Order: sequence, then structure tokens, then C-alpha cells
Amino acid sequence: METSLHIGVIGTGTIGLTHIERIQTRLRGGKVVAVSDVAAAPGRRAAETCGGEFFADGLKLIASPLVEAVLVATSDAFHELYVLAAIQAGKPVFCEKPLAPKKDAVRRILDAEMAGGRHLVQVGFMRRYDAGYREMKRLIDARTYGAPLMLHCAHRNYSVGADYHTPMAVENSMIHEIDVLRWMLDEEYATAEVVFPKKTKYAGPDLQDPQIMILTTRSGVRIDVEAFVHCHYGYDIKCEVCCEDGIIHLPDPAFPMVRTQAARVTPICRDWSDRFVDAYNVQIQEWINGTRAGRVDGPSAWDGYAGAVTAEAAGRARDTQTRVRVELEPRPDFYRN
Ligand code: ISE
Repeated sequence: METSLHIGVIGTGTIGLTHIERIQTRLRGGKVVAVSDVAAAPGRRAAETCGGEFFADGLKLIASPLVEAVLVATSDAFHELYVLAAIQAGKPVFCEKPLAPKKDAVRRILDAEMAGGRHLVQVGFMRRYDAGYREMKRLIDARTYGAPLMLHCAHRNYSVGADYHTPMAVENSMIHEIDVLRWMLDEEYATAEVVFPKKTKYAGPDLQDPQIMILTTRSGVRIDVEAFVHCHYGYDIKCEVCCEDGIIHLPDPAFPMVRTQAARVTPICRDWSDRFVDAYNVQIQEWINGTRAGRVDGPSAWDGYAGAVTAEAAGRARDTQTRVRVELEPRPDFYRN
């Protein structure tokens, strides 16, 4: 029998715990052998539950001979430290999105990976693993309905915590659309703008909600993405791609429609963790498979960088209320194919 990939997980917040649980119980070919968290109590609890060794220091986990591959699920500010350490140790590393909060930090990761000469880094842009987006990409690539001309998208959360502030709509929420749409259209962005509609009464003083981000691609496709993080009805992700010969819609999750009490009722997911649970499973399964085969098949450090450059341009556009050019340098040969 082939041996499993021995994974060390750093960060045992919500997303780290769900990754541990999916690797241990639902996926094949991987085993969590080590766990680290700066908060010792939850970290030790997570390590005990999965039978892994606990490391108070994530850098020691990366250096440990027990660990063949690293999964980083810490808060964003620590991603760079651990991803660079994994590259230095020559170990494959999956890092939750964003690869780092600022583009200069992502650039340092790119430079380190290229200097090492081996593809090791994968970024957790899980929408690329959602069956609906995958099918949309297939239709767009095949030009089944002609070329895409414009996209209308929405990213709606039921509500968010009090610490969620205005920049997070781009950096934390619409970063998913920034990635999945450039992947689906297979091109980079040219300009970014962010406009502010009337503010909902549910948003606190540090949050403009809703926001609309407008992107254009280099070939001229125009995209609008609404982020409405206090929509107060559910977690709802919309994507409509208007092509020359047809309009492609992202499918909603398949819930039965019920006729009851003089109404037709179809449930809507409450949270991103239910809406994209299958995408998360496929993402980590494919990462395990690729890593065992010595490849990085998923979103690369370059994709993390392109996302960070676009998000920074959108952030400047928002802060200055102007349209800003997205200045992304040519993709290095190392990241082609
Ligand atoms: C959160 O961080 C996520 O990654 C979710 O997928 C997203 O929908 C949500 O808006 C973010 O806050």
C-alpha cells in the first residue's frame, strides 16, 4: 500500500480545523501528523483530536522530519513567514488566500520560489474547484457561446463581524472574484474602480456596505462585482457571463423547491463554508494528489501575486474614488504552464 502524504497544519482557527477534519476523515492519500498554533490550548486540542504532534512554533513544525508538506491556515499576516520557511526547507506548501496581505510580500514569495527552482506553493483560491465555475470555464474556453463581453457578479454574505471594515470587501471577499474571473476568462485586468452605493443601516462606522468593484480586462471585457456583506438573507454568490451568443449563469446549489403556505420556497446557503464545502474538499484532494506526484497543479504563487496586484489597484481606486490602472508585469517563464 502506498504511504500517505504527511502534512503539518499551522493555524487551527475555523478553516484550519475544517482542513484537518477533511484530510483525516473525507479525503484520501493525506494524513495530518503535526499541528501548530500560537494559541497553545486550541492547537493542542486539535493535535490530540487528529493524533498529530503539537508544535508551539510553526517554524519548528516546518523543519521537523515528520512533515513532508505544510498547510498554512494562520491569520493572513503570518502567511509570508511560514510560506518562505517552507520554500527554504524545500517542502510543498498550501497557503490559504491571500498568499500575503500586500503585494510586496507576495513578490518576496515569488522570488524565493523561483530562486529555489522548484514549484512548491499553492494558494487556497477554492472557487476554481467549484463544479459550477469549472463548467462555466469549459464553455468559455470552448467559445461555445462566442466571446465573453461583460460579467455581472455578486458576493453577498448574510452578515459579518464588527471587525470587518471597508478594505476587507476587496481584500478578503472580492479577492475570490478577482482570482476566479481572471482564471475563467484567461486574461489579466487593465483597470479597477470601486463605487459606493447608499450604505445599509446594518454597517457600522468603519464599513461601507455595499460596494461595487468594476474591473476591465486587457481585451476590454467589463466586470461588475457587488459586495454586500450585510445582505441579511443568506450567503449568495452570483455570476452571469454575457457572451456574443448566449448568457452563462453560475448554478445555485441544488436545493429542492417546496410549495407551501401560498409560497414557493427554495433554501439559500447561510455561509460560505456550506456553499463551497465541495469545492474545499476537491481543492485539498487535488493538492494532496498533485503533491504526491511532485507537482503543483492548482493556483500558483503567480496567481497569488496577480490577485494581490489587482486588489491593491482596487484599494487605491476605492480610496481615491478614481479609476486605477492594474500594472502587472509579464508573467515569468517559471510560471508559464
Ligand atoms: C471569507 O474570508 C471568505 O473567504 C469567504 O469565502 C468569503 O465569501 C467571505 O466574504 C470572506 O469574508
